Amino acid sequence: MILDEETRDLVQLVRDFVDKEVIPTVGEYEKNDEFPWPLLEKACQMGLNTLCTPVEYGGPGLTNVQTFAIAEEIARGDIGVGTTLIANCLASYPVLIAGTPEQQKLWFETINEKGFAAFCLTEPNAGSDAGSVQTTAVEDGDDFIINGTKSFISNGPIAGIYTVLASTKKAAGVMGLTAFIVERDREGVSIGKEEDKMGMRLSCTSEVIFDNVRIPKDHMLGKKNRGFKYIMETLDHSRAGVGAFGVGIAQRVVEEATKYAKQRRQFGQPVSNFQSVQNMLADMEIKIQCARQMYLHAATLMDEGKSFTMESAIAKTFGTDTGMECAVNGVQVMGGYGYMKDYVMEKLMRDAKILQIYEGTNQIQRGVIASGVIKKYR
Ligand code: COS
Repeated sequence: MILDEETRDLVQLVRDFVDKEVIPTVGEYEKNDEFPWPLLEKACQMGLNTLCTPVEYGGPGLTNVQTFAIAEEIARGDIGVGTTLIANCLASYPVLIAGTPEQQKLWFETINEKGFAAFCLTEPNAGSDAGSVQTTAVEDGDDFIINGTKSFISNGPIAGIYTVLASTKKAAGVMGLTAFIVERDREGVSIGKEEDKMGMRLSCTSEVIFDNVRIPKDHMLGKKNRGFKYIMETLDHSRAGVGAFGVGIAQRVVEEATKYAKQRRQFGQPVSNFQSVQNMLADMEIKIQCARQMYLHAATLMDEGKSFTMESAIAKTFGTDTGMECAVNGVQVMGGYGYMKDYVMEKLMRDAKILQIYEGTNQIQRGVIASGVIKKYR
């Protein structure tokens, strides 16, 4: 698919921002181990933290194609910044899928006020096996009381509001899980261990602890014990966006690797003249173009109201495998310099890895794709 003119203009706006504000500054933030607040403030002023907010709460009313094309551009700049901004979409999908108008008002007005939200699914013993959530929500009069620890939560420390999956009927397994909205300033909510990550350094990741947190029953999303379905539908949505992140990294890699190969001279000529280098650049471009079409295809299905579970998993898997493969080969094109912190390539390689892991490992995605294949070909 070719993007329409309106989408191309939007993407260009974000690309200009990324080229002027993100690419020149992120290296320094990362070197100083500093959270990029000034940069995020500018991004928020542009509305990049409210891409999935409905128009009635001040959002831009984008299609999924537009949102994901923008996500690719931000990831081309830095996936830490991208994850911080787009984690708001991940956290918001359960509210968009199952929230009442009142819940949506509370949710999106809080994001407008506080800037960030977070999606609290993962726990120490509920990673790939998302249904093994141990956090509990117990009814007490007009309230629920939540207890448990969520781990690896993107935006955990900076979010003003969380979507949380908790068990409301232990014996029923995945069919006993319920989704909730919990504000950060409720008594008993605290931040635990902050993670020190290999890459994606400009996104903050932490535990979020719920210790006897009392929330009113009107904070329950959708139906009791149906939360797992809403969370799976959420991940179906967001995974194509992670595919777009993989494409964004791969795009940056091919740009940097080509620039380097054209100026690096060996044997009396630029290394871009050598076929072995050309083959690596060509393979990058082939996969980037394919991966881009995959996430745009999944996004088009979403926009047309068709089913997209398998296509989103395909876009996530191929897009993020492409990001990783391109980054590894980008380092190879640059040889010893690619391995040094003086160049961005080593950071791109560290950053790319997380995309094959978060929002469902690529092994889990292949399971989702295989289920789709088995249903499709009877
Ligand atoms: N959309 C709607 N419903 C879904 C669904 C989807 N994509 N996937 C599963 N469900 C439903 C099933 O239909 C089933 O309900 P019924 O019995 O009424 O049909 C229920 O959920 C349980 O499904 P299933 O048995 O397939 O669940 P599993 O426990 O086997 O888990 C996987 C399925 C592995 C796909 C799931 O746990 C998963 O996605 N894991 C990865 C988690 C993840 O992405 N973590 C990252 C955290 S966010 S950074």
